[in-house]
Amino acid sequence: MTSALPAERWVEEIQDGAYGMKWRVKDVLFQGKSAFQSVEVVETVSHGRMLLIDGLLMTSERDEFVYHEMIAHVPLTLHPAPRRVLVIGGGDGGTVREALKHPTVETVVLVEIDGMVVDAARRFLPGTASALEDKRVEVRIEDGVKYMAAPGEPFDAVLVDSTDPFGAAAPLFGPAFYADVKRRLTAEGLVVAQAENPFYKLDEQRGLLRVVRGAFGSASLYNYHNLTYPGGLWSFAAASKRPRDLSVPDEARVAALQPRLRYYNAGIHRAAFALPEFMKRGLVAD
Ligand code: SPD
Repeated sequence: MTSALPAERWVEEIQDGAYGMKWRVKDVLFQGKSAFQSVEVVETVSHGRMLLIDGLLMTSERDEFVYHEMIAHVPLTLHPAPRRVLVIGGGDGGTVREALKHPTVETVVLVEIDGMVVDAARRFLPGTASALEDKRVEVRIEDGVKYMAAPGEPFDAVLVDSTDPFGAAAPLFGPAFYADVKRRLTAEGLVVAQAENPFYKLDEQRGLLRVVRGAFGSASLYNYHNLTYPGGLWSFAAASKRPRDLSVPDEARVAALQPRLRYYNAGIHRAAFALPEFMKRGLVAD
């Protein structure tokens, strides 16, 4: 098959020096190096625009809705009336966009350590970043770990939309951070965090669950399908300040959101908490 494209350029994500994925690039829109990491936005042939941080894919226009709907709507349909939401990381704005779909939400605070991510998203990823201009949103460029450790008004939900667990993001997977998250939640509050994937990173998932359980007493993983992250099956970790069944959403609230969503629904919510056997066994091993 011939191609009309002049020269082939590809962007690739290599994991553990052993496997990877690549996408054909039409155009490089942004390349920068901040104090924390490298930041790139490329236009691809098949997946729209993509944001990469340190060479790892963070979001693609083609499937970002799955990740962003699942990080936001699972906790926000469990909380009876979320008013104040905190997003840690998530500088592309996709998680904020989904939180704003809840009519009770009055304030979303986004705490992103790297201003370059927010600037690049505002310029090149309007589908997610335009949510940051909503008057209910406060964008703070600062370290999420320090923000959580400080005193402040509590939140109904904390959504940890982090990069992978190394570099600037590493402390977001640790016990001190989760003790602070619990302290900054209201009595009905919930936390959800990006929790990597079971096929390649089950040990890391087990470690994060142990940390979140240490702070909250109990915690669960729930799964979602991802087209562009390695392994295809990915997870979030969830915990609640008060004991509750995380797998049962408020059906009426879910139904009211439905016309504006593309992935999340009540059946997906319930099923996401049903873990495959290899996960169940691997997550208790120690
Ligand atoms: N390997 C990718 C891990 C997920 C990182 N977060 C994605 C940011 C989307 N808002």
